[in-house]
Amino acid sequence: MKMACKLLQNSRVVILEGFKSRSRKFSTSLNAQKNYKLVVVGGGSGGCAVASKFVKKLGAGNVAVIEPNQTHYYQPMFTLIGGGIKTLSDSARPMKSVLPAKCDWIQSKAVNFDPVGQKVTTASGEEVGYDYLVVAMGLQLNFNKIKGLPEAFDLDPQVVSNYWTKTVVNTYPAIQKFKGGNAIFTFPNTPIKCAGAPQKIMYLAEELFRKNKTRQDSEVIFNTALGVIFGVKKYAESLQKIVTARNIKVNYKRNLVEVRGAEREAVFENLDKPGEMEVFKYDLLHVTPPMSTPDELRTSAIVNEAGFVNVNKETLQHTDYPNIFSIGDCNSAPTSKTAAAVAAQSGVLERNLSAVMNGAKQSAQYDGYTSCPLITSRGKCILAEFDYDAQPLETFPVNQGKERSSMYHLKASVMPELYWKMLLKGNWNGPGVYRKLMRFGMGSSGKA
Ligand code: FAD
Ligand code: UQ1
Repeated sequence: MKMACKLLQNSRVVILEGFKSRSRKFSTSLNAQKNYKLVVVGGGSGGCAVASKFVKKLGAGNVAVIEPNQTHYYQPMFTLIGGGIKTLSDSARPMKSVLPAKCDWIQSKAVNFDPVGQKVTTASGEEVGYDYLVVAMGLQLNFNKIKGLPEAFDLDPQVVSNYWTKTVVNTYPAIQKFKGGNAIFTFPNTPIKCAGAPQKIMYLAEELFRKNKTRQDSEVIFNTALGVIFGVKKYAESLQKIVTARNIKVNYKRNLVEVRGAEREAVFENLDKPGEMEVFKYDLLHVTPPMSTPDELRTSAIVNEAGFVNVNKETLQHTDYPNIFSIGDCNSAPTSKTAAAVAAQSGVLERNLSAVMNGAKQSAQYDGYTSCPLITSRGKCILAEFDYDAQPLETFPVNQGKERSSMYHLKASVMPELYWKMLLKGNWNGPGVYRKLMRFGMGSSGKA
């Protein structure tokens, strides 16, 4: 089978020729079945970006990606799919087409990490040794933590979630079938990817209810486990005005714990009064599930107590194992988890891991840059960009706290191209450089 990224079926030992290390501190595992200079676990946004960058430096045969799935999804498009603007196939590409041609694709799950022996074991029982490891395994969706939810998905097409490929296709039909009553949108009590997405779909739905003339007979409700509508004051103020103007009811500190599918009832715990439950009737329920790192990672020796790969938040290097780095949603960097954050992290990781490989001092620091394009209607978007201190870090010399059609165009038309053609190829480190250029001599909206 001819593949862009060589898919390995037979065990073999790769001889690490041509690698110019000035001081090789880390030696490849002696008892693994395969050995690589660099192993990347996960072929999502971060894994593809890092593999692309290092294949260029290390050459064919020296980089492997462990990734079980045949298809790579551009997840930021899921909001637009749920809103009826794009289709699932618009967001999908074969995995072999996005992994770099010169890496070895080990198509299996990583199930065990041995950071001392420098090897990863796969679900098919292979031991893959490495000099350097990058963990990019993203987040796992824990729908089963909500009692009755998996059954409700099967029972009722009005119970949906943009977060999963199996359910995102049901969101737009459910919005269109909605005839009035309660439309409830939830936000869970765990860290999630794209913290704006639970409310973006609510704004798109509310707009469609107005268009479909069902809005006057309905209540649109955002039940969030958080205590604020958004974690950055500037954007929270804009969103607060929008929910008030559009008569959307926001209930804070409400965490979905059970769905009674047959009765169309959702049970929320009041986090201010633990143990106190509130039952809401629904006619449409959009669930953002609780999330965690994947089980195989969460139970490994390389994570912190919360299950995230324990990295230095500035260098992205593991706190205990200097030959391990981590990128994206599965690492412990305390920022909002997005593909935009992955882009900024990829440049920092590239420089620091290269330095470690060459025995040099790490010089790049991640400032927590992340971005959330908050779609507020078909054609309007607030482009939130901020750092570790929740301070705006805006790219464009305009007030990004305002709803803008230009930012919607950026999100819907420019970002997919940037993602497929630049980020996944290892050529997009986020807009930091452009921000500095654009803002040169124009003052600053936060830090430069
Ligand atoms: P992922 O891209 O999720 O990749 C993780 C990979 O690891 C997957 O391919 C998975 O198969 C693999 N994996 C898992 N377990 C194993 C294992 N055991 N062994 C090997 N491989 C494994 N971001 C934005 O910047 N802007 C947006 O507008 C935006 N909107 C979003 C809307 C929605 C509805 C969603 C769901 C996400 C959105 N995001 C957005 C977030 C963005 O998609 C993620 O933050 C980003 O994809 C994280 O990249 P990652 O590499 O960390 O994880
Ligand atoms: C970004 O870099 C990125 O990754 C490619 C996203 O994910 C799709 C984003 O949504 C955003 C907003 C950025 C930031 C880029 C610019 C130009 C502001």
